[in-house]
Amino acid sequence: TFASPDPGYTTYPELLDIVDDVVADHPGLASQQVYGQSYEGRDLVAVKISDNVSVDEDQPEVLFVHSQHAREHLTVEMAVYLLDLLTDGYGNDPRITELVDNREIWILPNANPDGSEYDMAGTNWRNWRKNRQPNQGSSAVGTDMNRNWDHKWGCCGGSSGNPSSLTYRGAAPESSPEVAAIADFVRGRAVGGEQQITSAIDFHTYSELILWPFGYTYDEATEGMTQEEYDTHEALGTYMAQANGYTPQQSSDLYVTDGSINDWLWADQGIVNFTYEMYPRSWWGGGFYPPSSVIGRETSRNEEAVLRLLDYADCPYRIIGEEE
Ligand code: 0X9
Ligand code: CA
Ligand code: ZN
Repeated sequence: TFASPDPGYTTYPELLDIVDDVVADHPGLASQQVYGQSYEGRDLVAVKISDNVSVDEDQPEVLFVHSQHAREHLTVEMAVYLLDLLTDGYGNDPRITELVDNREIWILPNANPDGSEYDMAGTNWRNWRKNRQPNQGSSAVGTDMNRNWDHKWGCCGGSSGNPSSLTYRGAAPESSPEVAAIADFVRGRAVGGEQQITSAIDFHTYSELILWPFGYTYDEATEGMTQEEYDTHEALGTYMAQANGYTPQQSSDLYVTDGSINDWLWADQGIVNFTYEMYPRSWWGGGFYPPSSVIGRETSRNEEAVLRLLDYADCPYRIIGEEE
């Protein structure tokens, strides 16, 4: 469970330096903005990648969220990989060039920097999951950000009301400043009432899964999810999984969760979206702490799957032959 520090993983200050370098090396293609502050006051950073990056063009937008959960460090490496792939690939790889020309890509490379830094600060890494927000009336620290989203929050036994729980849902929906900042960022991508972000991936570890909403119910078609919409998630999730060898399934098939980002992005914002649970497949592969020697293999493994999502982002329903 606990692991020796592995300097092959990227700390938050190192990540901010990498983002600075990517933006400096690719003006016109990559820009960064601070979309909020963590509980402990760290800047929360979003990177945009597109042609004419300083202009808000009318192009389908795609969102990648990384590291809601502190100990899932491989997801930060996935963000670094995507930053490099989409900028260095531009002008070299025709497929990447076309996608970057015709999409606006948002990468939130670390949604929970307080948690990441806390996890990495120990003599051994601390197996920390939540953010670092204190809880009133309890000595237990932290909210599970992926139970704090404002759709059917706490509805269904898929989170805990106990601050000492690993899946503590927080005092109220969006009570985590990090969740509130991402939710505000996403709401801010609506132009003239229309959400520009069409599709998204929230990166986690581990189990090698591609998951789609809903998490709060085992139902496929239900209130807020037509059969066509469900089929779109299933078809696109399955198509991406054929590229990376992950197992595709509805997120509640793993276990029921309420207040997850998946459910909110779909139900509140109409964004077709997935959770990736990255390497390893099981605890035997290192659980949350695989050695940094796997980073190259396990991030590039997702190149084709991510490009497939970027491709379908103009109209995800295309994958089931629908126009909408
Ligand atoms: O429990 C989670 O938040 C995710 N698994 S993890 O081991 N990375 O903590 C799974 C979330 C899946 N999404 C939904 N069930 N909506
Ligand atoms: Ca553009
Ligand atoms: Zn996670």
